[in-house]
Amino acid sequence: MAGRIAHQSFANKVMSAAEAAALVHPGASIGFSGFTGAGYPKEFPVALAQRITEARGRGEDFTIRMFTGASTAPELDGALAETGGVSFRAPYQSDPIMRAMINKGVTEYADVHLSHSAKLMNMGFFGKLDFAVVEATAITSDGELVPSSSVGANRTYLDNAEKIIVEVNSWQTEDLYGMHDIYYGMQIIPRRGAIPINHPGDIVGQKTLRVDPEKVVAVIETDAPDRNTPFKPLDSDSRAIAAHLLDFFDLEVKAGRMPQSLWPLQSGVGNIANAVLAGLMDSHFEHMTSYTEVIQDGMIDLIDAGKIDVASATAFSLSPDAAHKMNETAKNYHGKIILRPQDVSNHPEVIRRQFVIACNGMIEADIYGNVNSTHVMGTRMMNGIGGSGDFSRNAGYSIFVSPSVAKGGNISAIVPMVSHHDHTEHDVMVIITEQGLADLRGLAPRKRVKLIIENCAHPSYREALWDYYNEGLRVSNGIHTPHVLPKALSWHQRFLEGGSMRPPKPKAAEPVAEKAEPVAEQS
Ligand code: 0RQ
Repeated sequence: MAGRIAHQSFANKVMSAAEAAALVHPGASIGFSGFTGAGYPKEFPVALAQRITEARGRGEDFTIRMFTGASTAPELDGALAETGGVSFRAPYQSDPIMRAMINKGVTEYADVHLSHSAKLMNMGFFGKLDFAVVEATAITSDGELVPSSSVGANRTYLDNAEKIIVEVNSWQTEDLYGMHDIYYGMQIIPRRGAIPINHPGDIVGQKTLRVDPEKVVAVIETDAPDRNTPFKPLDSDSRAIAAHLLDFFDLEVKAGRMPQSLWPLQSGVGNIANAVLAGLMDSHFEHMTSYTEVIQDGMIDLIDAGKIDVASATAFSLSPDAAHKMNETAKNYHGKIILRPQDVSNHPEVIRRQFVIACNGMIEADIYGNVNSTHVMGTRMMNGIGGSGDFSRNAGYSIFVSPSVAKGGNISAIVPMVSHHDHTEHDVMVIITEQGLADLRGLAPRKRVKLIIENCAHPSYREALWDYYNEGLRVSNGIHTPHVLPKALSWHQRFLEGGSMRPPKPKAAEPVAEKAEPVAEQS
């Protein structure tokens, strides 16, 4: 470890995670590093969770407010949520225990666009930040932090916090040095100029994060690994979705709207996104680039195969095997992978300038192309909007993907009206399910209906969707966007009451009582 802390004032502050956790007061606001299961502090949150549990066990009211880059891992979100002592959480999360606490009303959750969290923090809307707790690969001799496998909101939290705790993690390879691009030109006042990124490979900042050594109150040493969950094997639905997307790219190239190398790709988290990347592996597209949030396994494979020249993101989101491999070979990816702060990786201006192809998962879409990415049955928080709004609103192509049904066919991903709006019809250009693709560009609402129902809905729900639309046409007399308002959310209600969105089977006609056979009179 000796070489990893090359600045004396940091070396003087080395202590155990329990000692560092003891510095935190009840009610503290803490900004943690971490974006997906990458680059989050591993020792401190577990020690703090223990402290909170003990205090709460004694009847003390010990809660904290927590901020991160995005979702993290069980040692951070899971451990702290389990204490019941997280009173506030922002932004994106995907931990099952944290999700349960949010949906029980124990934890307030502000689900903001990932490109907005820095601005909201800098302008004071999240209140005073007491601590930044940030993982680093190393501390340089001039007292700056070499980031680890994610950058996320670290710059923002380090700049805003009153006190700083650094976890130096020797599991992270020192070869990550040189892979980060930390841009310090985001001041709002007076008038900020353009962020000078015109291509995913452009370098506009410095390799390290600035820290005021006076603010550092603890340094913790660890060698614990990042913990991402392995991807599920590709299934037939995700393969079919990827195939539709690749056919679409072919058509766009033929139509002269995309170059053969495509536009820079953004792909969301999850299994379908990974399947799309796997599909690109077998495609004939070459010299692709990526301007995205997270580097998944599929992206590394594309770089290794020479299909992607350069990928810009804010974090790795690798399976355990791929993370291990990255630790061995990180040097090979210098210049090919660039990790930036999330207010740059997700910046609307840069996304719009590069004509990014944004491809994100959804929970449901309606017959007009509005998309819900966050709320199950309109009320229950799933994960959060993450970067999907940053990208889809500003992309050259905004594409949403999902299997056409969920929960064994009891939920249709295409519904009469979405139960929560994250991406309005104005931000949704293409919808893809395993059934097919609906290209909604340039179409008025009523023209979109046929494409969405016929190309994307599961066959078992198509007739019911047509019935709804046709009734809407009748009751509205041909209005701009027909709906039957009392029935618009009836599919969700039916699921909540009976466990399925499937329309009730029409009642069979009352069987006509069979005429009794005349009984032969006994003689
Ligand atoms: O539940 O795990 O219990 O089986 O949702 O669904 O089909 O595996 O798809 O992993 O891509 O997730 C929208 C949640 C999709 C994700 C969402 C249930 C389904 C399953 C997962 P189980 P799939 P995915 C940049 C981009 C917002 C953030 C974003 C997401 C589980 O894509 O969080 O885009 N997006 N970030 O059964 C009830 C429905 C359902 C449903 C699916 N209609 N009703 N449950 N499910 N549809 C990345 C970052 O920001 C970091």
